Amino acid sequence: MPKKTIENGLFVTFEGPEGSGKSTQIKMLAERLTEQEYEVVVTREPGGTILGEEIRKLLIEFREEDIADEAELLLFGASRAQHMRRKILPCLKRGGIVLCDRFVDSTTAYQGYARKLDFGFIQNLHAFSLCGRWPDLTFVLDIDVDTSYQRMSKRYQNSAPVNDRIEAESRAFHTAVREGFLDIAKKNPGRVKVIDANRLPEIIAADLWWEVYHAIV
Ligand code: Z5A
Repeated sequence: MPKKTIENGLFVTFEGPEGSGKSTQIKMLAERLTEQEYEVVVTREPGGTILGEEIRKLLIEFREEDIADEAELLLFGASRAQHMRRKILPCLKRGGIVLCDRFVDSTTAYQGYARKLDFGFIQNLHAFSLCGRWPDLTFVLDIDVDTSYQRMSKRYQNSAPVNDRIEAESRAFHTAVREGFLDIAKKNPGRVKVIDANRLPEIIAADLWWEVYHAIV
């Protein structure tokens, strides 16, 4: 059966603090869109390509020496440049839907607001890696830092703890990240929607579906 297509595709990104439910919501939305016979590509950053997944390992697990903040920023940019050209743009050109777990706003929030790297440089890096195609719609799933910590600790009761370099940052760092996402949303009200992620997953999913449905029709 040929898939339904959308002119120029639809590019949706999911942002927010750790444990805000991005993966949970992406899975639910992907199932719904697939049932409706769209081509859906689910992907993530850092990662999404073979090269990107290698870079992801470095960014999250590398502990052999301290990674300079500037080097970290460029690694996220390298992963994205590959991701955009080899996976995201080809899907959008076919008229498909890309659902991406974290994207440019994570770089602005983590490396800009929290690491305090130069915002002008970060914007230029976005322009360089994106080939002019920004997400059509971005959901910031918002939870506070305490809720984020609670959800992560619950998750680690059921699996081995992940050796995550960025997750291990201070409470002040994660607070700055959350505030960064809220500020990005304020500055980009057309593209970025803040979603209260402190509700039942099914209720959040209904809100997301409403937004995506209106972006498609
Ligand atoms: N990073 C960066 O610094 N710069 C960048 O440019 C980019 C990323 C792209 C990647 O982390 C790290 O890289 C991240 C930012 C940084 N570091 N930090 N901190 P990641 O991809 O490995 O992980 P993550 O994206 O931070 O989060 P996550 O662990 O994958 O969580 P999630 O996908 O948002 O949530 P989830 O897995 O769907 O749910 C988490 C738990 O909460 C789970 O037990 C669920 O059952 C539960 N859950 C989900 N929804 C709910 C609701 N509604 N109520 C209650 N409980 C829920």
